[in-house]
Amino acid sequence: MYYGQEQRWADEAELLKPVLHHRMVQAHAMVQPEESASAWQNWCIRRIGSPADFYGQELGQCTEVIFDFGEYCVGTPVLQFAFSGRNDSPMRIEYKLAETPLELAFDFEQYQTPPGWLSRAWLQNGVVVLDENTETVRFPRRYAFRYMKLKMYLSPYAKTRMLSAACDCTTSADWSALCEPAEKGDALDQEIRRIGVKTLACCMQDFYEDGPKRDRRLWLGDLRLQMMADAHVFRNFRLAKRCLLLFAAAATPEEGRVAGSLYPAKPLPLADQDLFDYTVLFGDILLDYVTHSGDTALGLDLLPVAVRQSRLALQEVKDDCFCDFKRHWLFIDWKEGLEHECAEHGVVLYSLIRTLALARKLGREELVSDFPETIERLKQAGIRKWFDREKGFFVDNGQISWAAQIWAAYGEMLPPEETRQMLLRVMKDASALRPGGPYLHNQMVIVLEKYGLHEEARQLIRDYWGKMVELGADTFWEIFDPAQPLLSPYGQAVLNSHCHAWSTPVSLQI
Ligand code: RAM
Repeated sequence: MYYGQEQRWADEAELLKPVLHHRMVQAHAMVQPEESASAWQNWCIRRIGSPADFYGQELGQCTEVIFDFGEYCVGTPVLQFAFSGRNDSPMRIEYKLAETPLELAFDFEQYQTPPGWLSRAWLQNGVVVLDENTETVRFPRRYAFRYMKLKMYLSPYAKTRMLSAACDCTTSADWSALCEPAEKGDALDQEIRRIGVKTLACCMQDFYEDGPKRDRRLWLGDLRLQMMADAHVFRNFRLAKRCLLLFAAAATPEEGRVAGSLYPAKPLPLADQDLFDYTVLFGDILLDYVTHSGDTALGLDLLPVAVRQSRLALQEVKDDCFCDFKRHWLFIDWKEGLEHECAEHGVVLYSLIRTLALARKLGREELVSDFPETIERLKQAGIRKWFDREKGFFVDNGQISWAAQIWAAYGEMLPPEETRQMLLRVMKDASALRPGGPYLHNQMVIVLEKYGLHEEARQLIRDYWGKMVELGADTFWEIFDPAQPLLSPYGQAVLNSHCHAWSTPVSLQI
């Protein structure tokens, strides 16, 4: 063990495991998917009846039905039946659960790897076979969906009637603790906030999940945005603390490097994905946590982990500039063709700036007394290597991207006023490489707020997330480019998650 505290941290995280809140949501309508050239992803939903009319009717030997739950559900589906005869065969219930109309219409058997590269098992369908007439059927696992399709093979003798289709929804968010936003805004602001809060709540389970359909995993970069949003929404600091402890407990024994993502497991959580730009921001996340919760004890306990991540970040620096030694996964965004080095340089700088601030806040500045000088050197070297004065942008291998300007702004490479102008200009520059999705859009929102550009941040949220609202989002999506409805980093749009925590607009106070 690198820190010698890993088992204690894991045990403390275990004690903070939340008790989930339950809420039963009933099916809302009977529907059919319908192809439509004008609909998002070419599929829409047509209402064909009400569940009340279907319940109580004697079902045929093979009955198919599709329910719309009217809202996004995360939980275990529960079906209720009544019988007025013996059964001479098992009940076979084939089910499919879908977040979107496209997913509902898509034949999962057509899923192929390639072009998809994630497991077919993420697609939510299955079969329950019961030997007895069973009045209450609970599905075998938790699902995330709005639409439920059932194909039921029933005994002709059992005279089966369905009484209800529901979902036992769970969350660790306490709705009674929901904070009022600082600013109410207009109808669109309020709708974006409502959907953002719902997205956040759906991802809050045993820990902050990235998405309740996929990957149902704790990712450090997603956690950072979730905690930022939640500090103004449910303020579930116990859950935040649990997640921070899990990351500390899963640090690599050799180097003390935290993971990009993990699975809570016993006796120690299982680390996964060495994603550089997530892991080095551990100190930033811890500082946010200490600032919002006031829990300096955890800050002090995990400070060595934070300092270590910033020091590890410096191992990727050569001649005072970040250099891709091909040792780690450099993410920043899913955007294809994105140059990473300049953006990662900003990440490293930001890691140092924030860990220094954390150490100062906790009265332990001596642990990082070398940081101020290193920060200065990295800033100057970064400007020399990537800043093009004529263009007024950070240019990475000939490329001008939102990503590079955003992380240069995080890293405070230029004076504030120049940074403001640069951010405003890059958003207007049609030739600049735009973000590939909500994650990097959220980073732009954060830096706009950091530099006091609140109205511009609000406008970006309204333009980007407002478009998802217009397209019927119940919760915010992992991937979204209005010009490319079927875009997916996983080779198949049906694998995309449509309730994804990193898509919760971080300034939900709007
Ligand atoms: C996706 C996950 C997660 C993200 C990583 C980089 O697979 O869903 O949200 O953090 O990629």
